[in-house]
Amino acid sequence: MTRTSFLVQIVISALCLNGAVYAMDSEADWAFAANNLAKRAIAVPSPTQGGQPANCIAWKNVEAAEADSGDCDSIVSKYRSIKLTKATFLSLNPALKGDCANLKKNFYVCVQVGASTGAAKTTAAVKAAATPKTPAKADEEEEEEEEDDRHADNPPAVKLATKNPAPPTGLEAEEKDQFLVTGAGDTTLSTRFCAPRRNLVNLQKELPDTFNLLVLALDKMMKTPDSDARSYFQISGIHGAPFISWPVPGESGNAGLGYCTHNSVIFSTWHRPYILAFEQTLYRHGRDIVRRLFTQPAAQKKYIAALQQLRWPYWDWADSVNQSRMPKVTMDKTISVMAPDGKGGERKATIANPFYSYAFKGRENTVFKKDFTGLKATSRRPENSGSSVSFDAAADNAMQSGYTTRRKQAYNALTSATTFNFFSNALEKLHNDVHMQVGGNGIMGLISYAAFDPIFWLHHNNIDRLLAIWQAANPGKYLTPDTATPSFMRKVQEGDQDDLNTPLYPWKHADGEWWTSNDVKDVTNIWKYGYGYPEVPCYYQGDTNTLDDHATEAINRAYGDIGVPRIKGRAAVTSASVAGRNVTEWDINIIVDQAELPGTFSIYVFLGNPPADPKKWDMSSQKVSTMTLLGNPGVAKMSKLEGMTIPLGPLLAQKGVKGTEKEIQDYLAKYLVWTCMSLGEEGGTKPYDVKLMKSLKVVVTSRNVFIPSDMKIKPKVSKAKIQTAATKNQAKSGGASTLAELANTKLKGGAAAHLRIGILPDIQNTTVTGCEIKIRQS
Ligand SMILES: [Cu+2]
Repeated sequence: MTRTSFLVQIVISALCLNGAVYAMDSEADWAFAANNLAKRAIAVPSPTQGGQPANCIAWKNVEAAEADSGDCDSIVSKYRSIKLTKATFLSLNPALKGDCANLKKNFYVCVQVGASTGAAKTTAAVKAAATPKTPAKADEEEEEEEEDDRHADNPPAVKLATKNPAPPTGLEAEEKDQFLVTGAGDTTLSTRFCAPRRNLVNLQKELPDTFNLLVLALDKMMKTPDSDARSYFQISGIHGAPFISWPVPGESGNAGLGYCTHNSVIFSTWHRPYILAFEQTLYRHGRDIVRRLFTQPAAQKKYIAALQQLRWPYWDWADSVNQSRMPKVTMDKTISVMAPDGKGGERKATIANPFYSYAFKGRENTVFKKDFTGLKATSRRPENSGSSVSFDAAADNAMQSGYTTRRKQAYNALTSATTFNFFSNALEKLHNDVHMQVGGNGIMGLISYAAFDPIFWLHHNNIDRLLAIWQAANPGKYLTPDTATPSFMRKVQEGDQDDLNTPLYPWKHADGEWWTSNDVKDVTNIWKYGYGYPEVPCYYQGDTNTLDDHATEAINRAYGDIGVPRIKGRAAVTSASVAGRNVTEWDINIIVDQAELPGTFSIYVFLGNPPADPKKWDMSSQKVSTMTLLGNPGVAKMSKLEGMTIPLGPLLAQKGVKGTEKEIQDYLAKYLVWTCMSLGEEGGTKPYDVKLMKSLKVVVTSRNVFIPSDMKIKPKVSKAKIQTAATKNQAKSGGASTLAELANTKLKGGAAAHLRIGILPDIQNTTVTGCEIKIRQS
């Protein structure tokens, strides 16, 4: 069955069942997510020739050939599917004065307007339809039995649904023009059933029915019309393009940025409600499928049970089992499912795999800027940025080549018990590299477009999981306010800070209050939103100390150095047990102004010369990792120093390099190389000479680490020692030759600049006051 006929199948099935059983509710199901575009305008791109209608919802960047042609035919023909005519086109763009010879290259023209009104009618329909026709007796009984038994026996005493899932609540009907983030699961229960978010690979194997329902739900969400505020298209768009505003909170930011916050201490806290918003939407699609399409008793029973476990899975790109491989299900173009058969039961079908890519529906692909223009489907490591053809094997190889370093980075971040800010920055930079390895010059490498790729959501769920694990292992440690980051809704000025109370736009609670990092600071809050992780399990019995032990043990087992498993296809590294011993670990630290280059760029670190062909850098066995700074196409970046620490140990071990401190210094002085790859503002990768970078500073450090044999204990890490001997020969490329250089870091423009808190490890002979590093003479 083709993708399209599957959709038709669902629609027909839904109609049949609605007519007979659920006439009113079906309206409410979908009306809750009614089109709000009349109220929420798409931000106007720049530049335009002016005069376009305020309700323009689709824009097109005029290409040189189109401007030169002097007629509008080639533009109009591209939008035939939405019935654009030359006359309409000219009326939408009055500045052309009725003459296509006035088209200007690189200016935006309007090609479609949204419905102008109709909201009142929709609201009434929602309210009427959302009112339960009969009070649910069973629900009342359930509520009487509910206690807060989150910490009680496992399995929980929360009564699981055995009947057809309830229709949407009144609350959902109120969500039209605000994004209330409440999470997945049955919100009519006063104690929410908590289900673990699982590793995608395990979910597929262990809970096939839940996995099946998840595929159907994701497919359905992707096929929801893009005018719907809760379509896959629009929820992905909240991250960046298309820039559509939610109700204005009294501030206005940069119309070229998304709502997401990057290079900021609220990076991981903002993405928590984002994943929740995605998950709750997906859950509702799953619920709708169960209610309306699986009505035969056998199918219904099976999928009601599956629905209760339906949570968004994660891709653990650092575990020793999968060794950074991309899950197979993210690389298969089609997938076999048990689909609704139109008679309330199920039947085998093969559909386009929604974990593989997202196909843009006609005008959706007009949100892209040049080089990405006209992208028909999301792609990974495409030949050129605008190509919809994925090279998944290349993405998979690039990921795998970074496995050992990535696993160690994850371990170091998770066991850095110092501060939230240090962890958060380490996590974000680790995350940036995954974006780059998967995306290459495709959309995953640009903040504004990345969230359209379904792998984005699996990747970011792992980020949320690592945040949760760190929080569980570090109770009571919260973020320290630091330099604010601008976003779509937030204009920031010099001196502004992001802190625990910064609103995480556009996410709201059920009571209409904005989400803040305060809501995210304690990990136990995730259970209230209906999910846990294997390492932070729902229904955990115990206090925060035992949860800390539990999480620490999980970190040591998953990513620790004790009993490092053999790497597939490579010689085994002799891992005489390091437990109970002191070891010296070597790291490279990179500091650079995020505005050093426009768009996205990566500093690559190698031990040995990189391949002459930059296209092979990512697959090179000499590659340590990258420090990647993700950009937004066409948006100037705020000058700000960013930093990252990358462990050198795993690659040194793989190469069999060991010896005294002096010997390692000499080895690094000879073989440590760093280069830069620029993913230009609008796509296309090219190397950039690091000698031209004004703000780049590269510093090698070593630290003593005591690896305890008790898995419940974190390693003890000494302060880092600067090893300038490893970099001083490369001063022209930013290699540090004295410790003092660290205290005098500069922005691209030459101005002295402070480092953000926690972007470097604690360094010997220095004191950090605020963001300033002071050097003591020892
Ligand atoms: Cu991301």
